[in-house]
Amino acid sequence: MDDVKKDGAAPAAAKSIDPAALEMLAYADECGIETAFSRADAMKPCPIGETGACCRICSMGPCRLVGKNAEEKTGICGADMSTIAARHFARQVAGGVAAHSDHGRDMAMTLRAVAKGEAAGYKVKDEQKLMAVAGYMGIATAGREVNEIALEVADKALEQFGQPHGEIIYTRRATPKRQARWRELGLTPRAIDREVTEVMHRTHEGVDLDAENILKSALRCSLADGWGGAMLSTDISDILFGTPSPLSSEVNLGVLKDDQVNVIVHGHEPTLSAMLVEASRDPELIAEAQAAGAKGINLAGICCTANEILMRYGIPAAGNFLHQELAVLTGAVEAMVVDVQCIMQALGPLAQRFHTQLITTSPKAKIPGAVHVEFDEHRAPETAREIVRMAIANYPNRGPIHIPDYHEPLVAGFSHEYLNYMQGGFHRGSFRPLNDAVIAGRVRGLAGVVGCNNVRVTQDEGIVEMIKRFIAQDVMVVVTGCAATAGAKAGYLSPEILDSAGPGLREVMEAIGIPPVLHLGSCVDNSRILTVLTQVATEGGLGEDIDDLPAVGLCPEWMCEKAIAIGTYFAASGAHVIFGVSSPVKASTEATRLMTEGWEQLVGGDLEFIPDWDEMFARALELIDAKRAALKLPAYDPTQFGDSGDSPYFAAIREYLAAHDEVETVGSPVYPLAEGHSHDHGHGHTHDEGDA
Ligand code: BF8
Ligand code: SF4
Repeated sequence: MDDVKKDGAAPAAAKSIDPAALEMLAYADECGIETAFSRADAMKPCPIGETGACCRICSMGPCRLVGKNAEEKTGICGADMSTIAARHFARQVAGGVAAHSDHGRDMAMTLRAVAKGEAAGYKVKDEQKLMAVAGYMGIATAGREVNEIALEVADKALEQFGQPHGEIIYTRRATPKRQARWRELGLTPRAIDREVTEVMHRTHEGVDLDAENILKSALRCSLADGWGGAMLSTDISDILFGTPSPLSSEVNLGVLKDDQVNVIVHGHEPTLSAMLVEASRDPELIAEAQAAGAKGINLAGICCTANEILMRYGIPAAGNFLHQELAVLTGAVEAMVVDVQCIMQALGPLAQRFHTQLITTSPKAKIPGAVHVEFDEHRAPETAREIVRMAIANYPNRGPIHIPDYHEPLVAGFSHEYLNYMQGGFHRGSFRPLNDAVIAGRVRGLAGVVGCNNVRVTQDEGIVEMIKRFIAQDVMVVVTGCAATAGAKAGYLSPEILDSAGPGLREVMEAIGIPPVLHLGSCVDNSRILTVLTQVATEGGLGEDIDDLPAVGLCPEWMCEKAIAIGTYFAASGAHVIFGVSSPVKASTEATRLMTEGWEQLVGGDLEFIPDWDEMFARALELIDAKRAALKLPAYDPTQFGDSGDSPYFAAIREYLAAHDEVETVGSPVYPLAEGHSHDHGHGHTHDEGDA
């Protein structure tokens, strides 16, 4: 099966497995409106660039190495295929690291403004997390004011970007073995901006011309994301907005309301969206919406902003990356508010065909056709209210609407801290039950299914196939980013899904009280997976480091440079990683070898590209089982474990969902023990959970 659609128009059913998307694509055809899906039919990917065989680093080129014996050819300067492919790949890594890390920097700037009392509307919401982060950073906490600690944490975070000496501080959170390995190989990142700059320098014309050395610099650069920018971003978001704990909500375009002012937040940073949550719940603004003829204000998210406000406030997600245009097509979106990353320029002209007001908010990201309302953390509540008022004023301008009636219930918001807590309570939190289950073979292994949608493959298909097959084979799954949204749309984040899990996995999940597919957050929250894997590795019984674990990372529908950065930092941290779609270094046998065998020898992890779902899954299981064998664990045998009854956890969720209609379940905590955790379900919990 070749899932990569390259040959002209694909049949409608091949465009998505999501019925809401198919309905909207048919509607787009009816209206004569183009989308990324139809543009992809009209434009094939460039076959030279797609495989890494094109170099456009200097103006003696662009040089493309094609035809017979392409790998024996060189560019004008003599650069061979491995150099050209590796150089392009490394630049993709640098681009991804820059994006995540710049987001992390903005979070640190916000924390700094909060600590100095200059950011009205924000506060340190999770003091426990602040103390834990101060601990990681070696910052004293005893007897100090919260804001004093917060200021030092923010400054320490900002130092990570440009410090002239030393190593990125969070690399100390890796296992001792991993830290030693990085140091020995010269892979410990020094400062975030420096690693990005150095990759850009090395890949400039005529500098680093050895593919192995170029790819090594890509590994180090990626670590400045996973254990630097992204991890800082996750931590500071938790400090400012609360560490997530599970809550229920809904997903898909059906969360839009035909009789309310719909505001969509799309992009990545939680800073403005958190303020929009407050504004959308403001009685004064709700009254204004009602005066304009609407029943209320309905906020929903797209892409990673959706994940950020879903897992902290229970705000429903309207969809993932390929849903952004489809949401506007409903005609029911009064305002689409965007910040940074994964925002299609097509939204500009598309919004102009509807009443939808496209609002850009970041000084870094403007779009022709949008109104720009600049976000500034020093006056965030006013900006949020201004935006909501623009949406309300736009409500009477609605034309015909078409909202597909698909919305799935989901449970989201698992943090590393919460998982610890679930496995032993506040005082004895650990990963012991999970490790024991993996050792016994009840849980065969762990898989992270993460990343984007990509219009070159059927939307959500690879992601959902992997999730479905993994849990049936007793592999526990964690999801983030657009993959989490894909899984949710297909029903895999609903409590009911326990019935699809294999017997061993089911038994363990019931005992621990967590579902088989855990939503860990946005793409920067892949750093949470690094933390989880590190703890599993240090808990005992499964080796000493991430490369000992029966675990794999998959990114079936990768699309952007951020995904490449993530895959690379997981590999550099010791994980086997498999991407779908196509390989950006396919044209070079040597670059491909270096990133598989080469990296496995070097760092214990690797990065493979397998476009076929069956092959991808088979390879993932093979990798998991090989690690089990290396650890001398019993071979996986599903017949050993019987079905068990419902746990009180799932019984409670079912009862809860049955007793409430969909509107009221949004934002509700799903488990009584979540009481006392740190985040805002909209009804004022206090925080008293210990950090691990
Ligand atoms: O950072 S998964 S399409 S939204 S890049 Fe973008 Fe990919 Fe979605 Fe979030 Ni992540
Ligand atoms: Fe061609 Fe070399 Fe210039 Fe690349 S750097 S475009 S391979 S001449």
